[in-house]
Parts: sequence; structure tokens; C-alpha cells
Amino acid sequence: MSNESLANLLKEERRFAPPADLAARANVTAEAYEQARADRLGFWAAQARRLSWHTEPTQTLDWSNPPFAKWFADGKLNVAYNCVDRHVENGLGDRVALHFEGEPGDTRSITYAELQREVSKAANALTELGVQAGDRVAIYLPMIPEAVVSMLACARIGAPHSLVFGGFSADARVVITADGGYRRGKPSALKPAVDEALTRPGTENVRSVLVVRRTGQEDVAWTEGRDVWWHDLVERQSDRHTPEAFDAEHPLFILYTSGTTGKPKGILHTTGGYLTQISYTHHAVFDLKPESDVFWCTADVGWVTGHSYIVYGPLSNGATEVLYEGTPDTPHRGRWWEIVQKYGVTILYTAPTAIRAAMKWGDDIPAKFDLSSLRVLGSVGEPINPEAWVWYREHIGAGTTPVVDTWWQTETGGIMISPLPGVTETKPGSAQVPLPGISATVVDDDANEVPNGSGGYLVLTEPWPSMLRTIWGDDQRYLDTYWSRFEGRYFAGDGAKKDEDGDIWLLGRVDDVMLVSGHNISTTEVESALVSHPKVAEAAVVGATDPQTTQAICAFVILRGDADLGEEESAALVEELRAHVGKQLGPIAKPKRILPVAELPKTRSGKIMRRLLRDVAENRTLGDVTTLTDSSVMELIQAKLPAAP
Ligand code: 6R9
Repeated sequence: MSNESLANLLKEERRFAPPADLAARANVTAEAYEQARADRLGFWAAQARRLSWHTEPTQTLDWSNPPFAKWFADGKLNVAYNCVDRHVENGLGDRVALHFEGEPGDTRSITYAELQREVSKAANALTELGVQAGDRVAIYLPMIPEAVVSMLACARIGAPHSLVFGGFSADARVVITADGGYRRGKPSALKPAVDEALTRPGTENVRSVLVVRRTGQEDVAWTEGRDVWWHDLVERQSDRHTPEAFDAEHPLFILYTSGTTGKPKGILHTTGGYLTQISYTHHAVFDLKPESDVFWCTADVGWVTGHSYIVYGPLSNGATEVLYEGTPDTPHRGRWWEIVQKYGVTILYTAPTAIRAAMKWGDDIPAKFDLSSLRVLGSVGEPINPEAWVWYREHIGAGTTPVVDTWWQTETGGIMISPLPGVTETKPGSAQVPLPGISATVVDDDANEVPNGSGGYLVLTEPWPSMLRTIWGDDQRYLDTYWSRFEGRYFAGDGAKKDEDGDIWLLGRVDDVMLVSGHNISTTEVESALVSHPKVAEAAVVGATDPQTTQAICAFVILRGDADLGEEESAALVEELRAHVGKQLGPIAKPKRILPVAELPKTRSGKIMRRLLRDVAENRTLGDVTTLTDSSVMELIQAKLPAAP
């Protein structure tokens, strides 16, 4: 990629200062950046003291064998104790930890004292099933309290969990699942997928399948001797359990990345450094005041966002949070806003895909609900188009609530680049600045840091506490994937640019960058230009092989308000959109083809699978579609496609 690559195309000049009252009471001020700059390791050692250690660490970072990091290596702690018991010991047992809202409307509020009993029973149950420290447990559950309880029970006994999200592989001792969950108003079975997976090779170690009854479907296939109901086993356990302290580097979980290309990577996270950074970032980025805030992260617990910002961050900080099982449009398109109103949610953390869907459904829907409790809004998962960012602030945040665009990955464990709501003057569409204690920059092909105003590759230049420790069972792949592209620096795989102030803008995965007549063009910028047109709700852009220009830009767009156009109107709109992009970004970025579609292919974490759209644009047979939320989407898109020009 050349230095003018990922060219500085889109000009976004809107700026939003932090609200004065929030800034005056903010958990973290500008001073934190100074402290961390002066003594990065001292800064993280201080953050580690947010936790209760069984044995206080005397070491901070051991980087003697890079890139294999050890953080707080001589410390010992128990993660579940930190997320549950210590709050009860501190007199907060009656505080609600989880407000659970089931999709059919059933609800359950669980206090920290209740959570302590539930986690203790589940830990005792796993022990009865023979699970010991170091044994793996696979979890495949809907968004119900038992998912959180199971994860904490595993952490409590030192059994690394692996949440299954999409494709199933169960190299574990025990699998925890449910008969089913509710999605889009209907019970949807889960256990058959587990039963099927356990017939495959590599699953011989699974001795038990622990099954939560969620939907009460009648015909649950049962393997005697292997399957056991949660309500039979867990309910009869003692609700007391003494947590054992584990080494700071004891494995906490393995999470398989969706792997848009290639075979999935098992990302390993460990105990002390992970919890330190997750707890700190949740406190800093969301300005969490545990005594008064109601936090809601809408992610699935099976995604890293759910691990870090439903389970470990909020609970380590003693937060009260919402856990919602279902989809945003069941039974109606105002469901989320109804939940915000009902529980008085103050901090909402969601993904751009959800924001764009809400935009498409119309401003009038959130306007029907009282959203005045909200005081911080977060975004994660993809670059957020400036238009979606501004809509989020305007229509969900009453035009006053700060929006924090948080960049991070499964591999980074926690948030790395983000504004701070009481400090940063925000810019729509930019994650802006590395958090205190985090070092990131943008480099060119030759590993030189690019000047302000230029683009290149995002790299992380110093180790951080919640970094992945390796790819499970494959140290070489860990080295090759992340540490070989640029000597001594972590290669994130994302394109980025620095603006004139040195703030960072993420431009999408480098695999998605398009090469058009010798220019590198970012999919994100063309998508943002399309979304800034009033008729476009969502856009996905890919580069399709082209004999004249190397690649040609091909755009798939979802129109706002479900507009259904005739052929002529549609052709006119396509021309209008091409002109609009040309005006915003220059003629080179004009899409060659624009195709209105009803849906886009997405992973369960809301990321657009551009690889599949590239297959369509190049008239190829589709690649692997197993991580799609809805595989019928691709058929609809293909049916829409005229023969290639
Ligand atoms: C947390 C999570 C990681 C990839 C990452 C990047 C994209 C996430 C983003 C963002 C731009 C943001 N990504 N947050 N891009 N701005 N705020 O999403 O983890 O599922 O592993 O994905 O997601 O491309 O490299 P994961």
C-alpha cells in the first residue's frame, strides 16, 4: 500500500465537546494520559489495585520473551470473587447485578447476593461433574442469566471457558447448553446442534452435557449417562463455595474468532492482566458510577464484547446491568427503547449495525419512548459511519449525550482506542485516541510512522495487560499473524489514517481495501459516503476484479424506510448515488455498480461479510456461509443480481 493509500478522502468536520457536568464529575480526566505517559507500567500497576488480589503482584510486565507477555505474574486472584463475592462482602449484596429481560417478556432481577449463590451452586455442580482447574468447558447458551452464571462458575474453579458462537467445536470436558432460546418471537432449539457436533471426531473428551431448560420444548433428545438437566444437578448443590486463588497467568477463556478467512483462531486470555484492563476500561470509557448507573451492552455473551462488557467489566465494577435475550424488533421495532425506558438505562453500548437498522426503521420509533436517562452512548464492532454516529447522538442521545466509538478486537481483550466521555472533543466516525496506558500508531508499508493526514496500517507499539497470550495450541501462528508484518509491533489487520490532529480513524480490514486504477480506496469511506445520502440506510462496498481498473467498486445498499422502487426510479437513484459519492470523495471513488438489496450478509456480531459479497460481485460460488446469522440473505441478494456487465 502506498503512502497516499487509504487516502484522506472523507472530510468530517463536526465536533462535539464533552458535557460540562459530565466532565466535572468524570471518573477519568486528562491527567490519566499524563500519568500513563510518564510511567506506563506504574500506571497499569495502579489499575491492578482496582482488583482484590489473594496475593498482591510485585511484578508488572515480564516481556523477557516477546511477544509472549506475562502481566502481574507473581500475583494470585480469583476472577469470580472479584466479580461477585467482594461486592457482597462490601455490603452491596442487595444491589441488582442483572436485570434480565427475556424475549417473550419474562423478567428476573438478580442481586449480587443471589448471583453469589447461583455461581457457587454452578461451581459445585461442575466440580461434581469432575471438572478441575485447567479443564475446558464449552458454553452454548442463549442470552439468559445461566450464561453469565456458567462463565463465572468456570472462572471460579479455574476451568477456562469457551463460548461457542456460530460454528461448533467442542474439545471440552463438559458442554453447557439449553433446550433452546427465544428469537424473533419463537423458541429456537439449541441442543440438536450440540448433539450433532458431539458425533464428530475431536469431541471424545466431552463427558457431560449440562442442559438448561429455557423454552420447555417437549421433544429434547436425551443421551442417558451424558446429558443432565441444570435444574436437577445445579439446584441441589450447596450455595456456598470457597473460591481458590489462581495465578495471574492462569487461562481464563479461549474464544474462537469468527475468522472471516481461514481456519478459526482460538484466542487465549488469562486472568490478572485481562481483568485489570477490562475493569479499568469499563470504568474509564463509560464513566461508570456503579451506585447510580444502569449499564446495557446489547452484544451477545458469545462475542468478545459480551465477555468483556457484559460479564467481566461491569460485574468487576459492581454495576447494575441489563441482559436482554432477544432481537431489537421483537415484538416491535421499539423494543430496545422500551427497555431503556423501563430500566432507566444510563449507558448503552451497541454496534453500528444496530444503529443503522434503527435509522432505517425511522426516527419516530425511538421518539415514542423516554430515553432521557441515557448519559453515555458507545459503539463497537465496525467503523461507525459519521451519519450513523450523528443519528445515534441526536435521536437516542437527545443531541447532548457523548458517543464513544471504541476500537478493539477479540485479540486485544478490551477497549484500546476510544474517546473518554468527560475529556475528548469527539469527531463522528473516529475512535480518535489510544486510552491511557495504550500505545498505538499508524505505519506505512515500510513500518514508518505516517505523518498526520496520511493513512496506512494500525499497529500497537507496546504490550497491554489484556492482550491475547497466544493462539491456543499454535504459538507459531500467533507470531506469524500478529508479530511478523512489522518487527516488534502488533499488526491489527486494520487500515487506519491519522487526521491533522493526529487522531485515528479506522478504515476497515486491510483485506477489504480496494485497488482501483492504482489508488487504494477504503471500503469504509465509500460506505460512509453512501450512508450520508438521505435515501441510504446501510451500504457494503467491495472491490470486484476488473480488466480495466484492477478492481471496480461494487456497492450493495439498503434504502431507508424500506423504499421499494420501480426499475426506472431505481436506475435514477443509482445514478444519483454515484454522483453523490463522486462529489464527496472524488471521481475515482464512484462505484461502478450499485445494487439496492433488502439485507446484507452479517456475522452474529453484526459485521458485514464482504468476502461473500465479493463472491457475488465476481460471479463465483459462495464461500463458507456458516457464520452468517441468516443464510437466506445471500439467496435474496443473488436473485437481485443482473448478469455481470
Ligand atoms: C470488539 C470486536 C475486531 C475487528 C477489528 C476492526 C473491527 C471493532 C471497531 C472496529 C472500527 C471500531 N472493529 N471495533 N472498526 N471502529 N470501533 O469487534 O472484536 O469481533 O474480534 O473484531 O472489528 O476491524 O479488527 P472482533
